[in-house]
Amino acid sequence: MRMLIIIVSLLLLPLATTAVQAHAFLDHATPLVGSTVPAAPHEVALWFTQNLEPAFSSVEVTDASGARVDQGKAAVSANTMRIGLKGLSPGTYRVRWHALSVDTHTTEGSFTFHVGGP
Ligand SMILES: [Cu+2]
Repeated sequence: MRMLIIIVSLLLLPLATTAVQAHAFLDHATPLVGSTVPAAPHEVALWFTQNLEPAFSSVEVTDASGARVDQGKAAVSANTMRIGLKGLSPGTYRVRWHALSVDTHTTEGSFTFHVGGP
């Protein structure tokens, strides 16, 4: 029985991989996901695994109290989203993104980064 489960899992693996590639997931970001940066960044940039629909893709950045520290609307182009930041003090910030990929699937996620002290 266990062997059968392993075989079925191996057979399904390529399907799962294909499904993942068909959606816009976060590929990488600056500041790096979970990173600590010594100086306050002026913007957050996100790169996705697929091109985005600009009208339905967004990102916001909040501080530890939940207040927004971004400058409003994100600039979306091809597979990237960028948003300007207000002057950040040392602390932890959360980036929340929503994406509609060109294949009409929506994805969302969030991550944090930390701005170090002086
Ligand atoms: Cu998709």
